[in-house]
Amino acid sequence: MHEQYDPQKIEENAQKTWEEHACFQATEYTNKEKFYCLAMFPYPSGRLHMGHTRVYTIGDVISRYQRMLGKNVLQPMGWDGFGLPAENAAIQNKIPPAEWTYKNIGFMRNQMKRLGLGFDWSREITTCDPNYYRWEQWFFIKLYEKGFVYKKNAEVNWDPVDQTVLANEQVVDGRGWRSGALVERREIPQWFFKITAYADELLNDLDKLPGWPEQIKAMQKNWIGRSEGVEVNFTLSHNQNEHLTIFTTRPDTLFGVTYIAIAPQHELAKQAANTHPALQQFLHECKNIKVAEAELATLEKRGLPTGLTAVHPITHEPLPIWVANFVVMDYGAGAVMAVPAHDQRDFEFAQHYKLPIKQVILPADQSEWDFSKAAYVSPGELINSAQFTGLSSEKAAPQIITLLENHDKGKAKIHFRLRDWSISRQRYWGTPIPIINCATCGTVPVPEKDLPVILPEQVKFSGVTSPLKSMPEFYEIECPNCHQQATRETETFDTFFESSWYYARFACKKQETAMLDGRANYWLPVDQYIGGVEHAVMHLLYARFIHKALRDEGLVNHDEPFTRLLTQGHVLKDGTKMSKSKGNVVDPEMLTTRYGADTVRLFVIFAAPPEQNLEWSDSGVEGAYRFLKRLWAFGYEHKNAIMHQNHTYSTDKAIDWDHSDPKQRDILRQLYDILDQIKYDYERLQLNTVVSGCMKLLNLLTKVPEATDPDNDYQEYIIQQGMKMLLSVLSPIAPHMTHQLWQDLRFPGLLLNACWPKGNSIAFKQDEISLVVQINGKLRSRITVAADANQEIIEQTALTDDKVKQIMSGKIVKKCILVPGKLINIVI
Ligand code: ANZ
Ligand code: ZN
Repeated sequence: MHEQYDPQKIEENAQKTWEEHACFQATEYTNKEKFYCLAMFPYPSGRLHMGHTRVYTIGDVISRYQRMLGKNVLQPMGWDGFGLPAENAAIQNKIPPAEWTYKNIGFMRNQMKRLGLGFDWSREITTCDPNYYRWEQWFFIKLYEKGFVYKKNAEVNWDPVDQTVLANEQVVDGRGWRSGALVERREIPQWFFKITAYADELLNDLDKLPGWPEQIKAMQKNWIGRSEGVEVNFTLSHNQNEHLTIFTTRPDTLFGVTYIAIAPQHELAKQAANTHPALQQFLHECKNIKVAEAELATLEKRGLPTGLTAVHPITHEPLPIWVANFVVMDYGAGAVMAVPAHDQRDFEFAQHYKLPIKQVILPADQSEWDFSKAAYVSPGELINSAQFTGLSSEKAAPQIITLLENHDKGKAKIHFRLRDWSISRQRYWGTPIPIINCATCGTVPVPEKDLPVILPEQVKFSGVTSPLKSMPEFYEIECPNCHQQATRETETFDTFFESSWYYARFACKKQETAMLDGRANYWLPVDQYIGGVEHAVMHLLYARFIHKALRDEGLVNHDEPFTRLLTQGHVLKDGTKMSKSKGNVVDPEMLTTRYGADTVRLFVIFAAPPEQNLEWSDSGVEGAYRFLKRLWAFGYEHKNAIMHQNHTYSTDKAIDWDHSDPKQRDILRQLYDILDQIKYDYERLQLNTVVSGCMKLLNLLTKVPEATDPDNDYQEYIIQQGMKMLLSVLSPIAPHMTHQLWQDLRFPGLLLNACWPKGNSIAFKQDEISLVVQINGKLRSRITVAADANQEIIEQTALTDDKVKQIMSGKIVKKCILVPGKLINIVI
């Protein structure tokens, strides 16, 4: 190799060596502990962007680090091949989605290889490959047979001009992205997974995941949204035999109900509208506005009275029933008992329509509440509530529930915000739903022997509609039951289905006769999962659900798929997220060509802790490059000395420390301290400070002095040891140049197979440290304690110090504040 740092040549060579030795091909059942590291696989959009570069580098660094620790590492990669962009590209450029997708995959795979990412490519998965999705179809049928799949009508976005269903992202400001037509809401039959059957488990098992960020668990909890409350039946005034059910989480406010509000889609609203044209008009207007639950709070509250009334279950007062746009049909009972004094939405509605506001909860401090501005929504003490007056909200709630239950007017109930997972997509580029619709037999699953239902890849797009709908050769099929002419489903699965089990499939390399096999239980759960926070809810929840369904099918034997989760931050430029639409992208490919992959990797790792946003900086890239050049130059400068040491001592040198130079000894000790810190930072995934640690190591190595006593000079030895250490710990981040330098300096074997450097042996431990003692923040003395002394011992030593005793002169210690390794402050 050259003395000049030539990243292109070095990287090409290193990658060739790894490939020749099949270094990253994982095998099962070794005597090593397994470590499965997975970064979320990408959608093959065409080119890697900086975000990809960052997340896959983080994953690779973790994988290589774990390998150094002696683990049996699996780090696979694949492609989330189905999805809408391929269809859009097909419509625009007239290329079939399959062709476009496979071309992109080829390109991106090469880009990944150039970055030196250590994937086991022998396990590559492409989800649009029939060998993959056939097992998805198979599993769907298993769930269907178990009753975990059902079909019901659900709303979709309908483009009246293009006569097609649109995905949410194809609706721009309420209009079809191509036609510009106002999008309508339509109900069509769709398939659902009963994810709600797992709601409790999905919620409770979050507690089994200490390795997940709290924030992500909170988001999942919110999404699952467990609410404990009560369903109350209000008899209808005009027909004592009928009642209206509502759901409330605040039974303590029962006496404050002044009206009932129902969703526009509620059956009662439809009935009332039959004789009420204005209401009919209002229901129609509501129909085309889909309200996301998050928008409910800020929505302009609108409604109309139905003219009907309901009877309060306890006081028997009549209560007007309103239709209100802030009530959603598919939550709770689609109806609420409105308590405007204590619920903000009810309050705003009541103010707008001049409905009465009746206070039944007093703030705990008994203060007056000003009801001209807002509702009082916290619990408190009941007033105006018959026999419950004077009780606290907490005490009253269960008593009121009991009263309702005793009168057969209600019962305690738990509701989840989580909805069943709608898995039908009216799109072409996805896994065909393996169902046959027969006029006689109804829905018939495709028999196992006929799987996969292959998606035809040679298709022509004429407009936005799925080409499958105009391919009788695809959908015309004989019913497997009665052998009459029937039709296939032409819809496809939500692509979240594919990404819900790919991590398990990676474990079962080349398995063609089953979905998964025993190897899944060897590799799973994934030890470290890495991906964007934008997947905090849907993807992770769906994957957890499918994992539990796989478990219940006997295919895996753990409860949770991902033990530890890291959500990496975004890559920003000038403060905003890098994105094509903002025109602020930096192409990683261009950087790799210019500086080499090691520089790119070093930069993205060094620039920010993994879970934080990374601000792009050209000078940061330059800095990373300079560091690598410096290290390279240093290695060559000391090449002969290091090689000499390598040659002389195959094992660690036994050194006569008693006669060694204290300055040299101190440097060696510092090297080992930094090594400890680096290990600690790797463990807690604070990878940016691993890089700072490496920079400190190099700086120290440039400062190793000659010993005063030439007979006891260990300068060369320290440089050799330090270099070995530095190349090892830096290798997960900059694997190519460290690989080459390791080889050029004649360290033994492949660096990739080297072990983590041995730690601080006793000889270099600093056994005593000196601490500053402060009293009330003022420096008063210094003490010497054992390096591993705990706070108690340090306090005792400080308090028995002569100078300290003098100043204290019997005063009482309020507390002691310890800054480890630095000082102890006695507060009196
Ligand atoms: C009376 C009441 C009084 C309420 C009060 C709140 C405060 P979570 O916690 O999210 O489950 N609600 C019930 N079903 C609804 C629907 N389909 N659309 C809109 N709102 C609905 O919220 C439960 C509360 O949300 C319920 O408790 C109900 O209002 C409302 F001082 O009932 B409450
Ligand atoms: Zn049939």
